Amino acid sequence: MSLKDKIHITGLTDSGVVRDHNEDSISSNADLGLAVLADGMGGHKGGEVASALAVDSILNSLSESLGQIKTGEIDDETGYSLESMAVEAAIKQANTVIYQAAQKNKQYEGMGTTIVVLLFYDNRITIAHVGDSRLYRVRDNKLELMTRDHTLLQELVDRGFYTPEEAQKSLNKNLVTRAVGVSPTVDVDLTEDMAVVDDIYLLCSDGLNDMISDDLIEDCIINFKDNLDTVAAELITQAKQHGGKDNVSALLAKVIKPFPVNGNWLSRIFDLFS
Ligand SMILES: [Mn+2]
Repeated sequence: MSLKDKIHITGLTDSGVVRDHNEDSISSNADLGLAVLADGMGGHKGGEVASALAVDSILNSLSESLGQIKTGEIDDETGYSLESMAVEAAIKQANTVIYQAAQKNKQYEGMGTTIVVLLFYDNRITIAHVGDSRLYRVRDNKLELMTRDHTLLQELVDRGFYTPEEAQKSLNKNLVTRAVGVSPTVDVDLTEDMAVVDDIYLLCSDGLNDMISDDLIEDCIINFKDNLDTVAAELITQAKQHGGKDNVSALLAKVIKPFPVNGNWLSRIFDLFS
């Protein structure tokens, strides 16, 4: 079943005001209901290479593996859906690809990338992330952060050293404690939830949420929610107007219709006429 007419996905990436190249990568597959965003790091061209490798590798892996999954089944060991396990496996595979490329090529030494992945299936979502790229959801006109940054700063907040307000002003907020491709293995955070019609999801790089507040992100999404392309453009514009010190990316997904895998008889009849 293609999710193309049920989930609308669109996005933009921009090098920002200060940087002359863009180390962020975004991609999506509307049929699979899949959105992927990566923010690369590492000298020379390392950052660009790492984020592009991650995004391509994850889309390729999932294009193959998702088709073989029986939706509705869960993994005995973890209790996660098989879709979540496939997303995790795809990120781990990308980790290996990047790590090996860095080992073989001196100029890519130490390269790595953050990753955030959003997958829709059977009226549900899986969110997977590593690093400080984020996923937000707007439901009932309220913005909610669905991921927890893997940064030194977030760890210090968690341990009570800083309040979130103090953290916002801290200097080294971008020190990530986890990244894809920097070591032989990687730990991936997985979240599963229900998806509801009219939900809007935002995947973004730190170049967005470091430049503008969550309140402004919420305003941009709510004000332009009938046109996701405008939301993406407005978010990028706002980030650049507020400094644009880093590459900035916004990838948006909106639930247009329910998307149960087999559907009950009622939703199948609705689908016939819509
Ligand atoms: Mn960044």
